[in-house]
Amino acid sequence: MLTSEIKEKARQLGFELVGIAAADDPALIDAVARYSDWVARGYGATMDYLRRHTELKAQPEKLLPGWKSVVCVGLLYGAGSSESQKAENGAEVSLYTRGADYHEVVGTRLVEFAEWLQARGVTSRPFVDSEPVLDRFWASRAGLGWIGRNAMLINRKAGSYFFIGGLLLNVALDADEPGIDHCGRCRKCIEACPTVAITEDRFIESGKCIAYHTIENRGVVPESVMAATGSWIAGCDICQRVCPWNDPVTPGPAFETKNPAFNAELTALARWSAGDFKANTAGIAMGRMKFSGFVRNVAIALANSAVPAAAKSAALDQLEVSVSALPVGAGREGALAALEWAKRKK
Ligand code: B12
Repeated sequence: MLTSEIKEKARQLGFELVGIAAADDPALIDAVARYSDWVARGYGATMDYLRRHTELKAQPEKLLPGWKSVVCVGLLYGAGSSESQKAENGAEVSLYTRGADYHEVVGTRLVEFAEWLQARGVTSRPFVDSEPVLDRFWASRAGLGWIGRNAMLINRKAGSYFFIGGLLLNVALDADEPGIDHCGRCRKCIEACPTVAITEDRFIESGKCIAYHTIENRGVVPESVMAATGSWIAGCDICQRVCPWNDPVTPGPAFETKNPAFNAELTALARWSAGDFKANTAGIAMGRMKFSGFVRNVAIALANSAVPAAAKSAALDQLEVSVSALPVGAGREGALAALEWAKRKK
């Protein structure tokens, strides 16, 4: 009874996907070994918090003593297509950065979920991203999908443009069947990744991933990555775009494009002041890269673009003005290095 009520509540809260896994899942041991391997290979790049999380990810018990099950939810965000919104000589912007910050959207709904559970005598601990929980592993065990060759959790009906969140619970529920691999022999994502960031064993090497460099890396981007980044300025959807399970993209109402300003040409984006950046990213995930990251990424995209030489030069000069006003730190260093590289390349 409680199982079906909980699933119904998840749907009421707007989560299109919901599933349940049991706490005593023996597959956790392998998943933790995989995670430790990923960290040991240095695939987390500068994201040190991921290394620190290893121990807790192996022991959800420490996050919620006496936990017995986990409810995993998925929220679709694939509204619109960044491809069709891109102007000629414009920027590519990943779908997830265009909408509201998912930590907020998913997190707020999970808190409401936890309160609803509490009122029914169930103690829970919500997680979305920042908590030390193996989100994708648990979601695959709860039947939300399978870990694809591009490392994304893919659902047969919804594709992979969905966020994952969940709650650890102190009650036992009826568990769902784990997801089954449907990638078959398809290697489209591996072949399409311009920086060769996807390994044969379904890991992402963050130090090569465009999504990592445009958003998470606050400093200098390696030249080999800059040269292969094309016009992506915020995240990257290439390995999802080529995935047959995302064709067509399943729309998610909660994450409609918030601001069409990013559809402008790169030369126009280069003229943005710090104030313009702030105004245009208010409340949306894109703000995470900060103005210094934006300036750096626009410089890289400009260098890679087919913008005519004179206009490109003027835009890079404009970016130089913005960089000179940046405070000293990793952000400024990264933007400066990108600008110097762009000037050499043009
Ligand atoms: C760090 C991080 C990144 C890093 C590293 C990505 C990576 N693939 O490892 C960077 C910055 C590159 C990144 C990029 C993106 N990210 Co990110 N990221 C995370 C974060 C915070 C941690 C991921 C992590 O721990 N990676 C280490 C690997 C080893 O762990 P894992 O991905 O959980 O994989 C496990 C399974 O593969 C498992 N496993 C278990 N059994 C089995 C069995 C088999 C057969 C296999 C193969 C694997 C397997 O083994 C691993 C360890 O348990 C998660 C949120 C979270 N807390 O989990 C979001 C998360 C993975 N990101 C997300 C998104 C949306 C993205 C981007 C699409 C954003 C964008 N458009 O730019 C890209 C996609 C890149 C990609 N192809 O994965 C979503 C993914 C949703 C989904 N449907 O899968 C998440 C879950 C955030 C969320 N709450 O929704 N991200």
